[in-house]
Amino acid sequence: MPGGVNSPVRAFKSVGGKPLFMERGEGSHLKDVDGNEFIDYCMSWGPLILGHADPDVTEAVISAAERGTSFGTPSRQEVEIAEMVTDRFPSIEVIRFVNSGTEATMSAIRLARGVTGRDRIVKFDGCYHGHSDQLLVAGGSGLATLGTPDSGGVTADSVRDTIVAPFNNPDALETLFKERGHEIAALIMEPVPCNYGLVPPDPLFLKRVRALCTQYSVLLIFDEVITGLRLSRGGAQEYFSVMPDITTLGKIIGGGLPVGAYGASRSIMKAVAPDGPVYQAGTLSGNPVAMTAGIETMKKLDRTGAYELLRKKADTFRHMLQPALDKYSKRVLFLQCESIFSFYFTEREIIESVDHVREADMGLFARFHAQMLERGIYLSPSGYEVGFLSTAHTVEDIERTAQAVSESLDAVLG
Ligand code: KE4
Repeated sequence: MPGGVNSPVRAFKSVGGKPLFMERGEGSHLKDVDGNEFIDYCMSWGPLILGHADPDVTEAVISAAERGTSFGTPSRQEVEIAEMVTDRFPSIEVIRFVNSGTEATMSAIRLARGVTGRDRIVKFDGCYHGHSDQLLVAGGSGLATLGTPDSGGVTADSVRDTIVAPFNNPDALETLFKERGHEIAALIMEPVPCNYGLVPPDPLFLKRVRALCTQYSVLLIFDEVITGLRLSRGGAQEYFSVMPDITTLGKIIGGGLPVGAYGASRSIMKAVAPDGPVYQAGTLSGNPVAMTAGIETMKKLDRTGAYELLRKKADTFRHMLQPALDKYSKRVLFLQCESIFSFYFTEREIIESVDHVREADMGLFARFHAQMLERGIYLSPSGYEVGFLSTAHTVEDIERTAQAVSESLDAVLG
């Protein structure tokens, strides 16, 4: 396997050392094949909001698998999860399930072009929307981690229609739309960029993007693969009260199994085959086992009041880290958006753009990552990725982590 991994960012390239091969996950903990145990904050890059091997989700998945893993036909579970997602996301009336976030964003772009008859798309510098050719431009996540914001093998033609704009810069976007708005089918964005570390949006910027898209009849696609069901029950669109035209989802809606989705109003989604001319398909799309994992995850999030729980855990986390962060203020910055967080080694006290992240010292992050690993804390193995709290993280986990952060910062910055 290239790099010994099935997804590049797992390869520890930017933090050094060899990737750890994990054998078991349980709650907030991971155990590697050598028996070492870690408190995990990568949480499989976001899906595991309930933690590893949640007993309720696992039991439901086993029971579903015993009835058959895939029929290649519609099933009751697809209807149930579709109703749950459309109930949660205000802008979604009709939804199509696929098998990954990449498929979701790729399909959403095709849908936007099919509906508008326009070719151009806009993405923001540093955002990552999966690995379809047209979106592998100025990307974050593994592209930034490997220092290759674009990708080999992507032809000039396939990115000719992709325009990159600066995030959190409303004037630049207004100028672009004035000049080229009439050519643009869609603007796709992470409402809270999490693939160049965490870049908190200016809420006014989100509203300006919405207004400009409306003014120029550009479809606004919120890529909520990370933020969906994470920031709130209705994702970033509910959290910031900004409604996109199309939403893409992934990660949490699959409860740890491969699921993506895209949804929009009835009038937009009627263009999707077999109702309309925009084709998209998938052998295992909507399979009953993955649907069941998503259903049980969403039910448990509701049943346990998870969002209030997570908010409290996030507050506790920041509170316990604060003394160590104060000791090294203007040398390390800790940013949070609900249960999502990032560490940056920078003198900045705020991050407003990906250029600010570019200034951060990723060499120091690599050393911090190694120190934390030695202390039994598994952070995402890249300074361009974020960390996630889950409902399974305990106060004891957080206390241990705060101690590890304090000692690791002493080791790296002391
Ligand atoms: P997948 O195809 O990996 O399921 O989803 C692509 C995607 C789309 N949109 C956003 C906002 C995303 O963050 C992602 C994937 N996220 C990365 C980590 N930030 C996945 C980890 C990996 O590539 O191994």
